[in-house]
Amino acid sequence: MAKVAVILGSDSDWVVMEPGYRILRDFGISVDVLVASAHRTPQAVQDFVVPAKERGTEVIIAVAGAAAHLPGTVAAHTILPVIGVPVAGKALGGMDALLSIAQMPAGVPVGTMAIDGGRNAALYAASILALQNEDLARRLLDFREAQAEAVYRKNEALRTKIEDEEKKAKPER
Ligand code: RP5
Repeated sequence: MAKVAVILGSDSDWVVMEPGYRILRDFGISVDVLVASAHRTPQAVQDFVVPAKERGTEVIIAVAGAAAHLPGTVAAHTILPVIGVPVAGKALGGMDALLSIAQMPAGVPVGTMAIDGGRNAALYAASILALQNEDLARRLLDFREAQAEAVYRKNEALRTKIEDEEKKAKPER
């Protein structure tokens, strides 16, 4: 069964999580995706989450906007690590979801990502799985290295561009 479960409060949340889903799949991690809402389909959330650990799921990512109770509800039904991703809504820009997810009462934790932080949710889930998987840990280190290389290249490109523009503006005599 899938190691990571992604639960979306609505199919409209997929745009936030799809890049993270791609990251997980690129790491070779199996992922289950489900649309189930804490408010609109509470029974479906419970039915999916309660047996998740027995099915072999190790981490759950819950993505929701507005009055985002989904990650907290998921965490209430399992001792698996739950990662919450607040989605930027139209009215309050995601602050409503961020605070709903972050301000969990003591005893039922949710690891809260940034607003629209689907990519980091995936990387955080991969880090948790990598504790027991050396191959995955190596892939995560390679990912970080490739990311750093990309920044070094951008640094060089920008510095060269600035130098070239300055040379054009003030030709040396
Ligand atoms: C939340 O309400 C969902 O997680 C979504 O972010 C938001 C809007 O849902 P839709 O009206 O697009 O289905 O429960």
